[in-house]
Amino acid sequence: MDMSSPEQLIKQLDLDEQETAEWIAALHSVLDSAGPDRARFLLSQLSNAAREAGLQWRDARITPYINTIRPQDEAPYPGGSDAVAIEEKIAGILRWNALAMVVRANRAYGELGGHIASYASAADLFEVGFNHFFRARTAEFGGDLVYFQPHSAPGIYARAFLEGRLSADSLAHYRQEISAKAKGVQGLSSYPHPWLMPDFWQFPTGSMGIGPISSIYQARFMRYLEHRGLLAPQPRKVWGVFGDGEMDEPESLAALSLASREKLDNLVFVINCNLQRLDGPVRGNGHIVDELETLFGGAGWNVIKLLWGSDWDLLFARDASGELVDALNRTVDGQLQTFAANDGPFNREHFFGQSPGLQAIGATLTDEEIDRLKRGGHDLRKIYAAYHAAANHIGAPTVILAQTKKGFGMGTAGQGKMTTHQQKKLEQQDLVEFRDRFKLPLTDAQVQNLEFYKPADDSPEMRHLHARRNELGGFMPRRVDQRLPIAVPPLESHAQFALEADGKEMSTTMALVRMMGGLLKDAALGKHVVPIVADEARTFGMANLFKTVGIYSSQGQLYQPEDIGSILYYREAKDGQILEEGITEAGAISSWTAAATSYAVHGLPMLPFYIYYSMFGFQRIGDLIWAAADQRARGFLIGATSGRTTLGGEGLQHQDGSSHLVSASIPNCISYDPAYAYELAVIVDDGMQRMLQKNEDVFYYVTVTNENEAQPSMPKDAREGILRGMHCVSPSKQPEVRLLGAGPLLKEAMAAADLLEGIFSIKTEVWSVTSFSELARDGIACERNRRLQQSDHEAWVTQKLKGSRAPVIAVSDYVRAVPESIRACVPAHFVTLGTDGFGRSDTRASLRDFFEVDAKWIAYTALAEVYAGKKTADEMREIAAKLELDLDKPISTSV
Ligand SMILES: Cc1ncc(C[n+]2csc(CCOP(=O)(O)OP(=O)(O)O)c2C)c(N)n1
Repeated sequence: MDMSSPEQLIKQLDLDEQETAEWIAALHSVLDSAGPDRARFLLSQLSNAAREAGLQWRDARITPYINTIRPQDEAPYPGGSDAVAIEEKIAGILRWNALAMVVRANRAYGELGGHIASYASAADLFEVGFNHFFRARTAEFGGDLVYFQPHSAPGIYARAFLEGRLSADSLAHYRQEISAKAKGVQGLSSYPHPWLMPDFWQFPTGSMGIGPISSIYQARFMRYLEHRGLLAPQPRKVWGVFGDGEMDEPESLAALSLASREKLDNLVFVINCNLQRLDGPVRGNGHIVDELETLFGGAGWNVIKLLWGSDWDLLFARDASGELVDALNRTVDGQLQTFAANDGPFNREHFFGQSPGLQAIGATLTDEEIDRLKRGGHDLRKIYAAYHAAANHIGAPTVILAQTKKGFGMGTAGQGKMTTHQQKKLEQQDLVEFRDRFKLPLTDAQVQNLEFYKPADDSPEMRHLHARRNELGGFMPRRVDQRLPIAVPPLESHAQFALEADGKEMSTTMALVRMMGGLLKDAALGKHVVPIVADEARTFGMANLFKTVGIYSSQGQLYQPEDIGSILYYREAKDGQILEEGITEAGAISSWTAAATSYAVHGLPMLPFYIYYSMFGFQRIGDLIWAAADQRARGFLIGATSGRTTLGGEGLQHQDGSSHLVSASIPNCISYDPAYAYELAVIVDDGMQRMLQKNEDVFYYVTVTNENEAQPSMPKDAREGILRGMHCVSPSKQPEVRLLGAGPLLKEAMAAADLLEGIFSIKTEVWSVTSFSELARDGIACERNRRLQQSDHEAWVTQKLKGSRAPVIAVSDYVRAVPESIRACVPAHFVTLGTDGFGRSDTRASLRDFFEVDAKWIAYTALAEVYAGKKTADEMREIAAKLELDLDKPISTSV
């Protein structure tokens, strides 16, 4: 016998069916007489008693493959059947316009791509949200936040077209953003991109997994702002509509337990379980819904299965023997997909034909009715009931597992087909069938021409659509940037110690933390600062902030901390300011993004500083940072313990020599690798001015190190050079060589200059390069402007180095590609040194020798240039010996 269904297993194991029936009757009687709370209490007590008796019993967690909400418990549909009918009509129109948009674009340019099948399956899920739940931001209400499944974007555009927010011209320029702009038309981005459509999209979701984790931390950040008294508590919700395939991304599930631990009942996930992903079924041989039910339920979420439409209710009512439920439990997703792809007669034969009992149930339906049996995610009434239950659930986040058909309504051309995800061409016959299926008032010619359809303004559909959105506060999605400047405190208020350091020893990390301490105390800015860490606060010397501003905890502190006696004790508080995320860089960056975009999402600018092990930033969570850039984040990312040779003993997986290469590739990320505390102070000040005062959509990546240095005071007039990327720290009248040192290796360059001058009498000039990437960007722009005859401005680096022909040697604690980026603008012979290769565990001195970036190697490199053609190989070997360098050692990249 097939033992695959839980019900069959139970039947096999049931030694005394009468006794079972009595227990179940007892439960029903309690439910009837005392209600669900009492029933739940008794079940918990039973479970406790079982555990005490050593039974080791655990709820199997998987419930039957039917709807969680019983028909009699469903909230009634507002507006009743009339509203359902009209909203179904609207959904049909949206489906058509979305489809037409994609097919049109691909008829014209086959390379453009786009998706039809995803929105076709999700349309009803969105429509119930748009018509009844998604509340827009108004003057009084902060608004709900919706994370849209990215490849359903055509449907969201289609709705904005009916709403009058997007023109038919725009729809005709789906995925043609550049050519549209040239014609003065608003083109439509492929997926939700605030960078490209800043008045429309709020949240980038195009990269799978980013939406789910971001939405969880967004819901949590809303609570943070409320608990800190910065945002008035309001019953706002965060809705996330995601794909079932998308749930395979680690980020999708990574923060589930945070959501339940924090009791985020302001969060609702709607998972569009069309059972398919791109290549085929999500779980052909199982049930993705059941798997997700176990995962979300186990993590403490309220789980609502929304599997079958209202027409199934009658069938379940006729299923006295439980055969129908059994059959559904048994039918794996691959088979459900095949049923979706086939017609009534096929389903009658292969599903209802499984047993006489099922045949009898099937016999009550015509083939047409079997064909039209709806899955839960296509039934507006069922969807409404699920959303209503979710929106009113208290104490935990809710996930709605909505079963749908991929490519719903695409007929034999696409519905449930293996290849449906990428289908973007439909034949005339398929289009006509689609029109008929959704009763669209289009002629064959209009169908052939893929004309967009918009009902008359005074039609019932349009009146209804507008009335619903009026009721819910306006249109969505909509991104608002109110440009609310925040006063930036004068540099001296928090960074005097750095500007006039006068040789005092400190690391740039210490300097940053001290500056942040000052900013936190500022009367105007202080409360907007959000320090974020992923379990490394002590590493970065931030433990003092635990006491002064506290660690945010929605529950306050329910225990006496072990170190309560110390002045810097571990203080958690409901209004704590630090977000201590634990060991989750993905979580911490999601919090950072929520804070860094709060100016637009909540109309409340915040200034987050996420301080982390630099190697675990761009390398590990680069895609989340890319999404933050798309979302126009404003804040500071602080790569601490940075530099491949500056973070000593930690070795290969910890030592970062590449983050500046990646950060340089993000257009609105301004990166710096400062050497001195005063440079850092100027950079942080500039960042605050640009982000908070001038409302520029940029964010800053700044690397700091834990190497103690004697910190000089800031020279006069250094500010511009620091910000543009380089300034002279040791000038020479007629230098024979110029050294460019960045970050922690400026110190080595300075020491190299001493060697060159002291031992070899070579006049040496030293520059501090605070940002190769800013120099390179400037250089690229100037070079292009010259080429295009627009201006003959010289790049900053060219201006600074053109006074001499002396060779230039550049060194940084990153791979050589970083300094190489300025080569085209250096008006002299140019040599770069860097830390290419795997890191090692050793002292800084050994590492710098290994990578050939210490003072001696820099000096030798300079001498090799100065003496080129003047000294023999033997003489150069003698120089190396004098410097105690091994010229025969292997290259650091050797394998
Ligand atoms: C990180 C990432 N990997 C891969 C993709 C490409 N991709 C886009 S949609 C998709 C399938 C999505 O399936 P599912 O989540 O089930 O959504 P459906 O379209 O079926 O509703 C894939 C693989 C992506 N966008 N992001």
